Amino acid sequence: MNTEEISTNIITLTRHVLNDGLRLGPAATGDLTLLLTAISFTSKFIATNVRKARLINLVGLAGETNVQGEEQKKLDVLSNDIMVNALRASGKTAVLVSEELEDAIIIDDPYKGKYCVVFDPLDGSSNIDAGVNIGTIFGIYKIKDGSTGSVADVLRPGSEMVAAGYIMYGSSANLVLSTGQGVNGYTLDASLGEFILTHPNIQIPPRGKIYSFNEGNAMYFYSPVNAYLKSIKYPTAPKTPYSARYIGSMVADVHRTLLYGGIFGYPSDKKSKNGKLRLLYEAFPMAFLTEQAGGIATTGTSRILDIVPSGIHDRCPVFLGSRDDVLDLMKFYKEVPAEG
Ligand code: P6P
Repeated sequence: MNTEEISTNIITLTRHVLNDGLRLGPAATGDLTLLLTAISFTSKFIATNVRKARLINLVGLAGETNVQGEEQKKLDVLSNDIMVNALRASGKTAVLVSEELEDAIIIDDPYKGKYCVVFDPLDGSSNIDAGVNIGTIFGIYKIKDGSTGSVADVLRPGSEMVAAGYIMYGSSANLVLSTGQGVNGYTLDASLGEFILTHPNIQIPPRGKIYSFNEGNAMYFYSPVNAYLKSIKYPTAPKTPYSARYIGSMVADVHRTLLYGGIFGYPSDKKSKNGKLRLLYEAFPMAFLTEQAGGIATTGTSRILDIVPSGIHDRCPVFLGSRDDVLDLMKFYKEVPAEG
């Protein structure tokens, strides 16, 4: 590669977020930038260990079970611990909620800061042994005025988040982030140790041709969902059927949906009355990103970001993706009586 082809105007995550912060004016203290830097550090650690997992025997069970009653994988435990330690050490957090921990962590002085981070340290972990893309999902609230940090600071609608994102661990590590000013994607350049801006201003197409549901649950789906799926699998001419793509790792399925369009769904059904996905650290961050990218995120009948959580491990039904595709789905919830 000759010298003129080498970019010398590389936009790193830190530079890009600082610029975003500068656009916020004097209100930006740089604390959010430092918090995001801590999160990006943990993702580099996790990415390294996911990549090495097979080599250093991290794959397989850790012998423990988490609050969800699921068998914990060694990488789950490692990812949770590195995030808790780095977020506490950043001095910018007051409350931490992890999918892997039953209770919220309240940060004590002198490490207490003004942000609350809710996260799933390694989502899709059941796919670890198969080498499928997995990821870290996070959402960030600023503590309420007058609060010193309590669970009440995170039992708030997702619309009150100030930032949300995920890191997908695959052939490379991709960080997708919004601070409320659109959605940007960054790719880890391992040789530099920096996330580089590679997908500026991600905009989800208004309509796609892909649907992403676990149809193995179809016998439990309520009528509106089955009616919608039938409409895109057996369309009336001249429309053609949608393609099915389902990885079973939310970060990977949502990442594809943001870039290619279409609809991702994990509905509530006769087996899971509130669905499977967690509201605080799966649905809220992905809904925040989807809306910031111009899409829609709904339970089928209401906006996900308007939900007020009653507990830190609440579940909720999730449909998100291209505006026109999700609006089509919502029509069936209005027109088809749902049993149960
Ligand atoms: P199912 C992974 O365990 C996860 O929490 C999400 O990443 C994913 O979207 C969903 O569960 C997959 O669930 O029931 O289709 O295996």
